[in-house]
Amino acid sequence: MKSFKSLKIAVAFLLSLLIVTESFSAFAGEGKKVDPNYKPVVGISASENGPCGAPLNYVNAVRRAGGIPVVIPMTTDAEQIAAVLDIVDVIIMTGGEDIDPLSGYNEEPVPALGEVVPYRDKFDIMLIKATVEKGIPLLGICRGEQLLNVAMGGSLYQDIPSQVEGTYVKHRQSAPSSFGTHTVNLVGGSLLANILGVEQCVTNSHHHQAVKAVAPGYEIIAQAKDGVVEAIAKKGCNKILGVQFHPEGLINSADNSNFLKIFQYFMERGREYHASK
Ligand SMILES: [Mn+2]
Repeated sequence: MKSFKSLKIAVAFLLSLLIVTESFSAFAGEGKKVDPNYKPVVGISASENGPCGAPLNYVNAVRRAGGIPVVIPMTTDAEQIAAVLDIVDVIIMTGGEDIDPLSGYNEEPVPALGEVVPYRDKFDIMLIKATVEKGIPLLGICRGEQLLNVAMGGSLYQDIPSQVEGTYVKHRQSAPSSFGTHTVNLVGGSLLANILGVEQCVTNSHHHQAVKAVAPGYEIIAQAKDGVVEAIAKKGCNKILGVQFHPEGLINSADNSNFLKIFQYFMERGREYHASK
């Protein structure tokens, strides 16, 4: 009798444990469970620099946040892009050259426009459009943020110093990218403010182009003190974000470890996306 009672207690204990575990585990919709130990596969767009590579900072940031980085070679073959997107759980669009204004948003180039790589523009825009269409979480960094805006129908300042009225902030810092150099104000309650847990931060800045007209369906969620756009996000969406600064550079300084949260956040969205496949 005594052993029967203790058996009942044991069963009740196990059941309650099960209920507690269930209530704490996340779901990816339609009752599919998210595995908190799964390492999301993160596609990183390649740049023109070097033999089909991406700067190591992006690769390391993904690893530190718990993901598996894979670099995606440039291509304008839609079939190849689709096949890659079948494998990955997150896409990161990397920084780089200026964006061709004529093909990007139908503007003539101004004299201060820098180097453009039309082939890379084409690849990046195809990759962004296909990623958004498929519902894969997307983080655009610097040029990646600008191209997200262009791909979705927005425009850019080709050159901040000569085109942005009243600009007084140095957006092309001389300090290494692990140092933050200018203030960024975040819109309270926005995706980025929620991720970082702050409404103001100091970021690095390695750009002379910036978002001008934000794409339809997207919103500006961060600005420098001179009004230059520092982050955009898709409205009502928790997994499409563009940042003008370089979190993958900032996290190389212990002082800026808070920015790792951006990558960790995208690993969470990647786990959800994977579970929903
Ligand atoms: Mn800046």
